[in-house]
Amino acid sequence: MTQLQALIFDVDGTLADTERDGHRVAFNRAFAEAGLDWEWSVERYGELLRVTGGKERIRQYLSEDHPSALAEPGIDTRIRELHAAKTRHYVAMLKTGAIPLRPGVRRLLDAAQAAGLRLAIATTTTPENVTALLEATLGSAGPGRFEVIAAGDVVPAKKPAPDIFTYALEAMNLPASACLALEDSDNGVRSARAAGLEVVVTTNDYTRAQDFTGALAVLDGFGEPDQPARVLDGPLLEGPVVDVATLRAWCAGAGA
Ligand code: XBP
Ligand code: MG
Repeated sequence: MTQLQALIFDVDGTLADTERDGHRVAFNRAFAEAGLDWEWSVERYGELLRVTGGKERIRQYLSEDHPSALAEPGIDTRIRELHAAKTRHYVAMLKTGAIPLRPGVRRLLDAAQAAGLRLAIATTTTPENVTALLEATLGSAGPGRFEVIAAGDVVPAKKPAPDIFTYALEAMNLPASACLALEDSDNGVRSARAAGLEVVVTTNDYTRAQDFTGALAVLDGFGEPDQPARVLDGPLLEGPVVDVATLRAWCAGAGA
């Protein structure tokens, strides 16, 4: 690979564990507020996560559990309204500081910027969710640390399609060979790889058992000095944490 110049971060599951106690809860609040008896359990939500994008996920749920509702006139508007309510609940939760960054994320962001790497985001989630998470966890300057925030419906096809990563690369005017994607899911790995990117994966409870074929390395997190990262698949880690030197070495190895 060419010299590493930028890191492109996924959001949900990578920057923060947002799904089980964040997005899922917000969906359920929106359903209850609309007088619906739909309730997504932790387990059911894990199954629905295979579909990226909240509106797409609601549609998938209806096709499986309430097919007659999906056939009703005006269902597209209904889904959009439910999703807008879900976003409102989710952003409100984030603003209370309910969801922290994953261990090692702030350290890695600081180190990357100190080393002159450019930062970007490529996510399927709604843009205002990203801004709210970054402001709540990194302060008002948080979103500005990312040169590009590629999110949600800005591209027509969500992950595992490559579009959102391709969009971020074009916005940064960088080739895929100068960038590294950080992801937590199989859909994310497929998306990044299809855009020509190398990928490092940090797993979480929902994604641990997924197939990360094509990833440079799979870890249980980026690690902190007192909370070492564990490599689940891939090259050895020469210390307790994933740092810029590690990422540079892994990327250089990929091109060897
Ligand atoms: C994860 C997703 C998103 C969120 C919900 O995105 O699939 O759909 O679960 O967000 P990523 P919205 O891992 O790419 O960050 O409801 O706003 O779509
Ligand atoms: Mg993710």
